[in-house]
Amino acid sequence: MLTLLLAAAPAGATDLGLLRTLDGTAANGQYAIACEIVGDMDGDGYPDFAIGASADSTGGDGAGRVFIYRGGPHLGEPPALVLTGLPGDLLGASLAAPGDIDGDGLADLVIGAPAGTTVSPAAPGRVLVVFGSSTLGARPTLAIAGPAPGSRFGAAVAGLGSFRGDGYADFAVGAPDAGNGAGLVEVFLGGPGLGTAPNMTLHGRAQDDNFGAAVAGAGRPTGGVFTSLLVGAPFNSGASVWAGRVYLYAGGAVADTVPRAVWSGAAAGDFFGTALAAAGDVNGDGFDDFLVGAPGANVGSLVDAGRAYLYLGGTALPSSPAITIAGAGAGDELGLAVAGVGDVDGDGHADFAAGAPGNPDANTAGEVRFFYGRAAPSAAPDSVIAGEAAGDMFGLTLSNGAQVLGGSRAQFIVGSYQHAGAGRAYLYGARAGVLGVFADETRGARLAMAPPWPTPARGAARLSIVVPRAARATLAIVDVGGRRVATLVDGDLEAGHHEYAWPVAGTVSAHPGLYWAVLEAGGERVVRKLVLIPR
Ligand SMILES: [Ca+2]
Ligand SMILES: [Ca+2]
Ligand SMILES: [Ca+2]
Ligand SMILES: [Ca+2]
Repeated sequence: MLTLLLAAAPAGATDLGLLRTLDGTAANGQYAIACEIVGDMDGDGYPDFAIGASADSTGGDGAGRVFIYRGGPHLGEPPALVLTGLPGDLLGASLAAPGDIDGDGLADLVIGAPAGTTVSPAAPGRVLVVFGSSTLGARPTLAIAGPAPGSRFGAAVAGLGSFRGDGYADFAVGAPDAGNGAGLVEVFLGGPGLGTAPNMTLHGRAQDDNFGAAVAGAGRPTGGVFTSLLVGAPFNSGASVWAGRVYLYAGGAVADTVPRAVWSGAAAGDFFGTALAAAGDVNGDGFDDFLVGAPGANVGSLVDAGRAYLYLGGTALPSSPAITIAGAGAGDELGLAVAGVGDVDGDGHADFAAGAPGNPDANTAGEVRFFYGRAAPSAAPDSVIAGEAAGDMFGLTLSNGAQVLGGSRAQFIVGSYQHAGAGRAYLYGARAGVLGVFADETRGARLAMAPPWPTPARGAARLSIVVPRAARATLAIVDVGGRRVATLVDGDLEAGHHEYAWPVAGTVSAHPGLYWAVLEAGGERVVRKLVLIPR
């Protein structure tokens, strides 16, 4: 019976929750059109994150702004650094977290400012590199200009990790409108030699391909030392009109200049390669996996329902996807965003998500489908998160994932740049063990207990509680027969957050089975289920 229960409900399957929302303040500023967890930029041990608002007009019409927030104990504080673009820049239309570009041990941020608006139609677009420093903003940014007027250089940016394999992080910038829309991608290699000239340039094949409309690091899909680069050309018509194509270039001391692999959209108008993302190792085989979105794909008679594909790495590059995720309704445009969101439940498998924001003209709220990694990945989502209001297009933007709160479990950000006219960002993560961060649990200051973690537990499970005011409290473990098998608290507790573990280390271990953690204080009572499995 226990085995059946576990098979039906994988660990953490219902554990995803909203930790926090952050709101744009500029009307029509498109806050959260790009969101990225950068890594630890200030060296305090917690990853920091950036949110772009490319239409924010504080710096002039179409200037854009980027807000950098600190993670960990500083979560919830105002942004530590705000960068403001020049008129027409669209600063913050794209963001990338390459890692450490200059080798000082602090994470650096790449910001795209593709321009191309009526404010400055001849601007080539540009990219800003913001270097980490113990006080954010203390170091000058590096500005890199695009190759040609109107090329929309910076429409897409991507961290590649160690593409050249020298330990410095490298990055790629797409200019999809360069060369009559054929598009190009410039690769910049980190290290002491980093300047404003690219180390490598890759070109689209045909006019209007929009090569470089999406770029992504692919990690190490076939193992080895060097990382790989994915480039999307969603308007490529090589297979059929606007089916789209995705190209993979392997890094190295001498990197590929011709693609090592090419994948095409299945049908005309699929726009395969509109979104790309590294997924990390979803199935735990040691090879990195990646995601491709095709938001224009029809699903049966459902026009533009969209599809997203998970490709698994291996000793050879995959020729076809391992799973296909299909949009559920006409105009869902699933695959406009795809993301590897890190290991949200801490089980060692990287988890991932696909956004279905809906058609921009259809006034849709949007949704995000979330998937836990596992040895045999499934196309059935573990969670579906819906947007708040019609017109939000929730899920057009998905960030990568990292441990913003510390510990072993990752968080990620969903963007809804249309929400309430100014935009909203949503930080999601596993609920267990991070009690006190979730908005709904701090609200009203009630007695609370997070779901025990891990569940099921092979060893000790962690119990996190919040006592709203000093009170006499009891925390007991009760078995299915109603017998109290352990008493963890029986006395006065200070107000605040308290942590316990059960079974207590060094005591006679409890039998595998189903238990209840029962917390009572100040006339309130909270009960949580706890499952122990054999060691
Ligand atoms: Ca930090
Ligand atoms: Ca750095
Ligand atoms: Ca894998
Ligand atoms: Ca996982």
